[in-house]
Amino acid sequence: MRNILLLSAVSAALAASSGLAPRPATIEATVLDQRGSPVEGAVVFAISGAVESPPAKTVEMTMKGMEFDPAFSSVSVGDSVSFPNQDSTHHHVYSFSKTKKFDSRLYKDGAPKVVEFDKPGLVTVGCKIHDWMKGTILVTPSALRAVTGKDGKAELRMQAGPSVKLGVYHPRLRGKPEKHDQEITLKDGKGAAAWKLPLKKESSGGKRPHKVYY
Ligand SMILES: [Cu+2]
Repeated sequence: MRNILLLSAVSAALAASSGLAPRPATIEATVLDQRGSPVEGAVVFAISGAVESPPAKTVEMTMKGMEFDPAFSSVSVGDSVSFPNQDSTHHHVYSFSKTKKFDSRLYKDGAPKVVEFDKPGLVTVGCKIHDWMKGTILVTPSALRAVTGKDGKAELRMQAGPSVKLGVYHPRLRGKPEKHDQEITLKDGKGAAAWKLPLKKESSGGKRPHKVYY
């Protein structure tokens, strides 16, 4: 009787939290483009159902050669991005994005602008002086993310409940990323997710390709 009571107390506590205790899980993700070719450099990330809270970190998006370098970066909620200026001219970095609005002073040397991201979503950054400078920051709900390789595949390992909601993003993705969110049911700690994403064409012409970091 005592054991049964204890068990029901434990299951009630678990039901109250996540439904089932988190356990090690692996999700194999495959990202293809609209023609069915593997997509390299897509970020697959957990939105809910998984557990992880590593310490917050700061990454750099340098202004260099009159560009943001890298032009794309992914961070987690709680992380910060610093914008050092390595050019010999002044820059004025800003964002009008709903996820995070900010505005730096005009600066060249000295302490760079540092912005902490407190909400998940996409942030487009620009420079008020140089219109062509454009950067994108993907803020994911946690650090549980992986980037697809040449074969379009990525593996996510985590502590997770019975199902995990996943999101996907690529710097050339057309339309709203939320449209591609998927709920993945795990079986024996394993799950699979697959996407066919509508991508914009790679920019061609004289511009050098932007570096991307994850
Ligand atoms: Cu500038």
